[in-house]
Amino acid sequence: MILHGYWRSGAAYRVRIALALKGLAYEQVNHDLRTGGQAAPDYAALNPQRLVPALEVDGLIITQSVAILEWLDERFPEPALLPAHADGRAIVRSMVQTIVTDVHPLHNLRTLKALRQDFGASEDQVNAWMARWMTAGFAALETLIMRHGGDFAYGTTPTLADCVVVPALYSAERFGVDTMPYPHLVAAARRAAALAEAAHPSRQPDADA
Ligand SMILES: N[C@@H](CCC(=O)N[C@@H](CS)C(=O)NCC(=O)O)C(=O)O
Repeated sequence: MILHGYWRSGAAYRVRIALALKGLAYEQVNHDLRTGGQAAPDYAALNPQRLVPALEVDGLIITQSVAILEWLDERFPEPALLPAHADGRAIVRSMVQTIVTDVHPLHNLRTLKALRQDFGASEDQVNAWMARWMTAGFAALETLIMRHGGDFAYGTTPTLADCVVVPALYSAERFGVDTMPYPHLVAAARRAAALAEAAHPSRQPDADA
């Protein structure tokens, strides 16, 4: 398996966590988002959306981190990253979507670039924008994790929710967002991150020194 990613990409980090939790070996091809590597012709041919991650397996190219996560869980079922019961799977997926659909697109690189370049936003305004959407998502997740969490975001074993929450917390901390109001989210994410240390951005081959 070849994971196309970038060390600081939250969406690629989601996939690295699942790969680590499942103990799967893979190669990395990294594309520096700071220099527009995601738009280079070779990669754009692979992923027409020009976003990382993408997973290449025997000629199959899967884009979209959640599609990759679900594929990994179906192809490599142990340890399972979705609960056995449909009710539990629905809760985990709603946690995943809270971040993936409703928060992350509002602060990914191209969105922030548009705010700065096309709408003249200052750095303070960009930071306030990010904090606004991250905290809205975290507040909802904190309630869901209080309701359904055990050691992890859902229950007592890691799930796809943790694969998503860990990078979301990493981004929030990177951008100085106050995470004190979300103690259950932070505790669950710390536990899951500790199980997938090899996936951490700072441990990737393309990470800044
Ligand atoms: N929904 C996509 C989002 C992917 C995404 O936004 N990736 C970011 C990095 S975290 C990216 O490639 N950004 C490049 C850009 O915005 O130009 C997924 O989950 O895979």
